[in-house]
Amino acid sequence: MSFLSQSDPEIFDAIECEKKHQKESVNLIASENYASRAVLEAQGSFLTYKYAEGYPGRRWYGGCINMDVIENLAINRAKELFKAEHANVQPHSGSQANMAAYFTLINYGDVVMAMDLPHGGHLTHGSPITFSGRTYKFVHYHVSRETERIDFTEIEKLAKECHPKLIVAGYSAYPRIIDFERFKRLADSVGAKFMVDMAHIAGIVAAGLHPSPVPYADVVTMTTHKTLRGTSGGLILCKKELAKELDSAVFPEAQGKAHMHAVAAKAVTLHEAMQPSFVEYQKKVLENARTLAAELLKQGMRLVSGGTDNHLMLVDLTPTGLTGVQVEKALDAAGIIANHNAIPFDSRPPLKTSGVRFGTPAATTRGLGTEEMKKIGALIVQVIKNVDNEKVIEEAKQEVAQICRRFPVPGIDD
Ligand code: DSN
Repeated sequence: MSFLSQSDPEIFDAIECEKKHQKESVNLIASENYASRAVLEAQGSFLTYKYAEGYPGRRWYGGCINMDVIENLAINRAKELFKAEHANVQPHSGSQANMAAYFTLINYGDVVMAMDLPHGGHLTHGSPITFSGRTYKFVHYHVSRETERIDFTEIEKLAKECHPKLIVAGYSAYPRIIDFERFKRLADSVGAKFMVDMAHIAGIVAAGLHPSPVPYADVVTMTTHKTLRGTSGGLILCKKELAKELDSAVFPEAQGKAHMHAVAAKAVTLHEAMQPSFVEYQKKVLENARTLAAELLKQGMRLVSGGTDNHLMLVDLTPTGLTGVQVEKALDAAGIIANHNAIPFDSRPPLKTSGVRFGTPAATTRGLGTEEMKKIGALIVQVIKNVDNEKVIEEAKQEVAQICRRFPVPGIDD
């Protein structure tokens, strides 16, 4: 960072502060992770210079011979890893991947069914504050009030009533296994297409520890920076017959220039995810999540749906009378980074919420194991029970920092 410290000390200083912050805190944001040195090297490379609009072998710019090699490697690795017929590695983000998927599958104004945001859905699954809710007629389904798991009875009823052109599965805050095969049968029964946004669970699917949606869905979108543990970006898989439409939907319909540094970093990410060590990592992510959930339950917290099958969990703060934002802030002060999150049937607005979401992908990459998860779980509850007690929060912070010192943050040198 010697160049940056000279040329832009303000940004340099902010990065240094964040370095310290990351080193001294434990990251339990379910959608974040730490990429490897190799991924960071590709992401930070001069490949960012190159204009490579179009696709390998059919570009709008000269000089793309090496870009084609890189993009073909990324495409072929994605196809091999997920056993998919076609892959597009250019989406800049998950939102743009979803945009391109909708452009491929449906027309403006069509009816789409997806999970409601407070029940675990995503903004781009029909929220009126995004393009999705303004462009298509979303009908939202929910989890069951009793089990807090996907309510197929409601979904089947809604599908018969509203005749969707597309059904979307895959969520941002759903802690349970998703039955993609059942969704596909349902979509077929009402003549709808089926799309899966597996951004959160892509790494778990890649490791074979969650059923894959690829055999069932027409289009599967994902991000590469969550459980997949790579660079920040999007990726789409689809059946061969949709390949041409999907590629045009990404470029030029949804976005312009492919970010070739990111495409290279995605290729590296996918290569890493093909290694046996990646499966071991995902097993640990799940084990850590189960351990953290068990500790939170043991300490008297209520978890939405009673636990977790994947990398994340949602604490229902209703019995404590606290909001998600209050708890997020108190945890932040103690060096435990998580996010406030709506829970199903939440009585509070999105900027307050009654829930807080925890996930284990980043902490597991950093090397924390079940012993640390138990300790962190106990500290979380200590903080929740003492959100206004500065002394307790300071003590928790010291303990968190002590744990963190034993586990260097990948990509951050001292
Ligand atoms: N905002 C992401 C998350 O935190 O789940 C999803 O895109």
